[in-house]
Amino acid sequence: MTSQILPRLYLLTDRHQTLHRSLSSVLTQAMEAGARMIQIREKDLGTRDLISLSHRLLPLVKQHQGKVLLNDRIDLVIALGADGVHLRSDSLPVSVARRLLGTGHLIGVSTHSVEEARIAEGEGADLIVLGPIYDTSSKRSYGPPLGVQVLHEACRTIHLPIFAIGGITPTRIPHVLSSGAYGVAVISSILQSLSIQDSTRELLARLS
Ligand code: 3NM
Repeated sequence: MTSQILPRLYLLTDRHQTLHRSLSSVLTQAMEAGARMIQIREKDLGTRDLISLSHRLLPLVKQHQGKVLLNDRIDLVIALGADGVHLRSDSLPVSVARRLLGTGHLIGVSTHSVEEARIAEGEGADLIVLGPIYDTSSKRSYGPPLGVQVLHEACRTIHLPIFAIGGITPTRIPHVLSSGAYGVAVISSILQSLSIQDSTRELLARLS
């Protein structure tokens, strides 16, 4: 799979950040506003619940010809017909995931340094998410923000599409794009917005 087919906005789900709206409803609005790549990332859901959630969300995204990646669950990617898997740095290595999935599925990897991103590229990932670039309340466990310098260094040396993550807002998009990012991955700037459609459109407008 090649970068020109990848959307530049990657929306990650977190049903705890939707201001009590259902994921089905917020994703429908985001898709209607033009979002085309979603990661189902509900880490605290058990397998059965994750399957029923995915059964609800996959058709919504497919209806708009969007792509769905599942966080970490290669087994469910295969079983449910998702477009790909998104791996953490401590998940199965990309090379092993590729053996299981073949070339017909996307493999995304979350990375937190240039070195991790290089390893993911070397092992055959399709896309890299690098962060946190800015401080974010969504995830403090990865330590201090990397900043756009690290993003720039990664984009200079790595030839895969790199999505900046962590604290991404519309006004920050020009900075990450000028550092070489292919796109952005976001949670709160869409999911916590009062108008899912407006915030999605605003992000997309800055990315185009
Ligand atoms: N991963 P928001 S930062 C899920 O650095 C995630 O790997 C990160 O949320 C990483 O768009 C992050 O609300 C949270 O800042 C992104």
